Amino acid sequence: MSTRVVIDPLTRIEGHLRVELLAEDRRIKDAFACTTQFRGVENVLVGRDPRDAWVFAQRICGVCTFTHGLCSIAAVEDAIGYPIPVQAKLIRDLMMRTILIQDHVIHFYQLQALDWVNVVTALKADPAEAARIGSSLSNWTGNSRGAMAETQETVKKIVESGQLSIFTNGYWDHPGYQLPPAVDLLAVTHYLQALTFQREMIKLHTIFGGKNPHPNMLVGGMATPINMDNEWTINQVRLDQLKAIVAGTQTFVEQVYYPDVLAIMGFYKEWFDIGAANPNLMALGLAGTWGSGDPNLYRGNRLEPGLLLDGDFRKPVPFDLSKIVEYISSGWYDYSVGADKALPPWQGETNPNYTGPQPPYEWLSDRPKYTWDKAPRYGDKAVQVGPIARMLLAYAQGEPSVVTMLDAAMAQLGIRLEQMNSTAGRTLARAMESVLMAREMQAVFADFAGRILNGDTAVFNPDKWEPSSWPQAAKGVGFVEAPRGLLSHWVQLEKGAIKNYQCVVPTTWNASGRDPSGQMGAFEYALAHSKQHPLTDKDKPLEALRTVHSFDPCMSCAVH
Ligand code: NFE
Ligand code: MG
Repeated sequence: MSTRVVIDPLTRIEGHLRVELLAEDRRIKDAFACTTQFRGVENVLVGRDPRDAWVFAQRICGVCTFTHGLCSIAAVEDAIGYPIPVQAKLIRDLMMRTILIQDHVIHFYQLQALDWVNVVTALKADPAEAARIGSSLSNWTGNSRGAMAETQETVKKIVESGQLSIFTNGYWDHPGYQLPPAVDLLAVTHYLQALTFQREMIKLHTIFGGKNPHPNMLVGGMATPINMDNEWTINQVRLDQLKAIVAGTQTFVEQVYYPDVLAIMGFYKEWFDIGAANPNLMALGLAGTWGSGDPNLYRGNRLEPGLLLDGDFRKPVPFDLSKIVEYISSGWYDYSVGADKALPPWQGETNPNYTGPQPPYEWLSDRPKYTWDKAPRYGDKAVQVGPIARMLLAYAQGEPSVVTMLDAAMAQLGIRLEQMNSTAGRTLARAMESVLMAREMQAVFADFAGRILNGDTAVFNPDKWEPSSWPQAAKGVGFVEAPRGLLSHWVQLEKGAIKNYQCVVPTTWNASGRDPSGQMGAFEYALAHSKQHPLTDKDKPLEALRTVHSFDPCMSCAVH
């Protein structure tokens, strides 16, 4: 006889997620991901000037901020055939990589670490031992004994106050926590240092885009004037500041984030055998890859867009844009073509129709429809997107930076490639690609600064700004390899206005419910497909949290 377990709200994510589980003998036997919020930004965009779309679209999310703005602009520029200056592309590249790294650092320290790291146990640690372990992992200057002791003081005050604040409701006495106290203390110290790091590194967005979250952008380029003789534009002072931010970002991910993830996952090796999601992975290329139109036509990317299907992680299959469709069979929507049919995004419809019970309710998933998430599919496949898809696709294509890093990590941890499709593997892949992106940022920044010295300061192309230069009817698509995976925006224009606008978002893919053939999305699959996923205490579902958090869920994005 199985027991019902509900996690609602599932916290330390963006937006509202409820997970319903059936458990038996301390194992998860079935799972349902229920997104309990509706947004409707796609419908808000209909009828508007496409040059304004990014402003609205960017508000889909404040975590992967910039990402939806970039994807929107890429889609509109595709529709009207709008080329942009090289410097505008480089600014977008720098901003995209910056948000990816910040988002990944937030994920590991603020959103997932407390599933693995025990704040209460950190109090029992010897600060000198924590400092010693820290200095054995890297040369990070924040690993002193003093830094560890200070963290302990801070945490002690919080615990003694009886108001645990952000640490309230942690399952601190759960036997699943396995780190030595000194490692707990080291990680809590880095949890706090990660906050300071993020505040500094995201200034790159304020320099290029005036603010963060939701920096300013522009169809046809960027709204970022470059003039070395003007105090208010990108000038030598700003270039020096940007250079320091890029260097500091690389230092933090190389000396803190990646060594922490490798070390912590080394204590939880069994999690490379737990939480495998659908063995179908899809990506355009490395993190931060973006562009207008069919990704098969992008120029200059090192990798081909593609998929790894049916568990064969060594043989890439070419990507076909026309195979992306969305179902609503488990979502509270209507389609004019019928609830069991799929629609391609350019013809997509967002007609909300809530048919679930009125709250408070006990169970949602005993009805066919139980979520506000649509169910995107690639042809007839339920696929997984995200850092793990990017890293394994790059590995399969022999990308040297990825092969070197992944081979070294797998050797150190003693795991096989197939085990990367797991709760621990997804977390590790995210940290790895952060290091690769930080290194790439150095090259992109050097290119950008070098071009300025050669007099290239153009950031905007005025040629297609006026709607009179646009076709009467057009459609376009933009793609971005966003923090949580492959993002696409699909726009149809008519007489200078948006006729239809559809977003197919990373968490929409991963959090999707059942499609008409009963296939689960990645969250559900990772929890329930094996029927062996542990759940030792139904009142403290720590193991389920570890797996769901490993996708870095963003339900605000998923439903948009
Ligand atoms: Ni709201 Fe986003 C990312 C996008 S997620 S976080 O990454 O697009 O589904
Ligand atoms: Mg959508």
